[in-house]
Amino acid sequence: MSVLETEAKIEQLAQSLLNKINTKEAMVGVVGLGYVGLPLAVEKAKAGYRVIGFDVQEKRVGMVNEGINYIGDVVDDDLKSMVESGQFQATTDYSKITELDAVAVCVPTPLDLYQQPDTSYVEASAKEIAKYLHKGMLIVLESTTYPGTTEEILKPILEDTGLVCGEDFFLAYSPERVDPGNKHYNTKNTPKVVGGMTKSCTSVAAALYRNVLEGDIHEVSSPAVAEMEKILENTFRNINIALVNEMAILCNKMGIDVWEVIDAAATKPYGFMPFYPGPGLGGHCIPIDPFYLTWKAREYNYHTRLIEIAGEINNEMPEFVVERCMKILNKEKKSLNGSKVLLLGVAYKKDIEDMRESPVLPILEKLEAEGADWVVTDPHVTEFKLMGKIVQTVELTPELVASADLVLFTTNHTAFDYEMIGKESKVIFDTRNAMKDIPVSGKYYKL
Ligand code: SAJ
Repeated sequence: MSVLETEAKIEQLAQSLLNKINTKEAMVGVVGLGYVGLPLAVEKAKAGYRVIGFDVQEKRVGMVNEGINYIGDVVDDDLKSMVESGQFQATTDYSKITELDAVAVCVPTPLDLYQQPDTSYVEASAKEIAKYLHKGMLIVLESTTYPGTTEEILKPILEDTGLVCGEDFFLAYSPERVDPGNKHYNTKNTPKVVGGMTKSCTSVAAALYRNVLEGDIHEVSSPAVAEMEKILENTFRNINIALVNEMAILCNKMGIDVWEVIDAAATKPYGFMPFYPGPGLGGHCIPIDPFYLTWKAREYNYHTRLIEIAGEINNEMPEFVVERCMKILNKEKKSLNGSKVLLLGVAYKKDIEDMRESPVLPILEKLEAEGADWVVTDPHVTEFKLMGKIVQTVELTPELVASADLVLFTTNHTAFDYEMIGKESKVIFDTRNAMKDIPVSGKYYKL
């Protein structure tokens, strides 16, 4: 086939898919029905597409098909009505991919035991899609990953079918930007970046998002650009948090209130963005995503020193917090060993129940090692795993607060009774500046 004939074939295939997308005739799929995939599937159905959701967890598939929502960012009634109308269905049967014109892959990309990217879920999803891949299909990877994943992992697996990327099927990358619990930004209104393997891939992928989302759809020249920009977003946060954590350690040594310093710096209306110190860096994005880049950079014989130093600083915060606990109790002529320490909050950030990578876990391990008599209260977490055991959190009461030798504020959940804590506590060590503007009757220390 001549170049012109090939271009004409591609144009025709892309136009055919664009027509299905723009008339909403396209059958679209989402692989992975978690905090990214389920909201995306719901938005696609709300936009008028027939949607099939795929997940390996029977329980999740069953709940979706009963119209039972399990993701906070999804409106229960939206899910219920689109399932009842048959517009959205879930399945563990990947052979239904045959029916799809487009599919988004929203599966986890964790780090493995060796702190290296684990792209096994992405590969497994690509292999399933390849089994049922047909001409004219669009595949978009949304999982956060290192630059090169789409081209080096997905493309070969899909082309093993004999179909050619950019000619027979379309392949793009578009990073998820879901911030669970965010009241202002959600899947529908957050701008989206899209980068395809070819111009046609980018165009059809962008067209689908433009039919589903209301935020700006920002097209870039390749999947690698889109993969790298997502990593930059989260590395930016990681490094800036490390900066203020280092400032917190230095300010403590110098007897300067780092929170006052940051608030003062934040009065600068340009060229500054406030971040705040804390007990460490949690979550499944910020502590992890930068190390996808560190790992890939080694392939180019480049050492991402700044990212790695930021990781070291963030990782030393739990140790710093426990050392401060020792010094504070020492001022009360008490040893950490045997002292009752009440931790307020164990989730990795406020107003969520997510425990992944929570820095409170290493803090608890260190408190345990030092012989502290610790107990945890958290309005969003009833129990959690620590050193292989299930730990129950306790109810927050004035008696509990008053009984503690030290109250350690680790997660500043809105639901806490701040006035009571300020009134009843003997000594507070506040790692979140949570008690700002709250009267405190006992001794008060900040990070
Ligand atoms: N943290 C600090 N100081 C800060 C900000 C955060 O110590 O100034 C800590 C938090 O307590 C937490 C960790 O860092 O332990 C991560 O917090 P985060 O606010 O970055 O929240 P995440 O982990 O939920 O990050 C997500 C990311 N969203 C996506 O990857 C799609 C991130 O890109 C968002 O910017 C972030 O939400 C957000 O802004 O809420």
